[in-house]
Amino acid sequence: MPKTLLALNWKMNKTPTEARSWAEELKEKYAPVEGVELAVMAPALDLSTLSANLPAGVAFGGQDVSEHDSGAYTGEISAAMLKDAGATYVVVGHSERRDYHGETDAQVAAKAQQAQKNGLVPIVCVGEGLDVREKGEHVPFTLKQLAGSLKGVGADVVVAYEPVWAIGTGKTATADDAEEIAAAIREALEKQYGEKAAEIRVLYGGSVKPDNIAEICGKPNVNGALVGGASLKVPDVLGMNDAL
Ligand code: G2H
Repeated sequence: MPKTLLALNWKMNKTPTEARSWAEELKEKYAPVEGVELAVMAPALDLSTLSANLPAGVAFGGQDVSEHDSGAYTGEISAAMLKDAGATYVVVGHSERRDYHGETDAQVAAKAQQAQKNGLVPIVCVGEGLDVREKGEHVPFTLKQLAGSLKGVGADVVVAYEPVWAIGTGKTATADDAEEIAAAIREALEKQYGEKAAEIRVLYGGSVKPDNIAEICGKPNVNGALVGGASLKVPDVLGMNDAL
């Protein structure tokens, strides 16, 4: 059984000064929970601060990465840069990148490959919008997105299922909704990766908080959570960590 992953996604929040206060507060109060790994996905500018100030054993990573090695791509961050800054993970294909920046499944797969080539573990996000969910097409939609986003990607990967209608809205999928898709994702991973699929963490994301994380992550095919809003305050993070 892989460790449960509590992956925090700060999105575009926290200056380096704020990141430092957060990390110092965490260091003061954090107690590791057996079988649970904590990781913070932060803006690239915060990574050196996190590297210097996080408690031992807490990993960190980026929120996006370029699909290119290096060169004339103004504003982009390479996988080699993230790795050199000490990152373990990088989120790719978050719905906010897909929706606001037009990222395609093929680009997401290229980013995930680039991450792996540089020794990072990509957290590949998939999930349907409300219209798809209302039509009852969420399983085939998500599996198609997954297949495109994992094309050519190795087994050292994390998958995050995040229904877009539950992101930052306060609406959470039920634990059974999360398990329905996580089980379908697991089956697809088994087809693609064989035995190695058992080691791949499938996370749920979308309005996860201290009071719902245990039920969602208690489902057999859900191996953790990707948390946005509730990741910004240390007491909420400790509450989620302790609930797992
Ligand atoms: C989904 C999630 C973290 P929130 O995007 O990736 O955000 O927990 O705020 O819904």
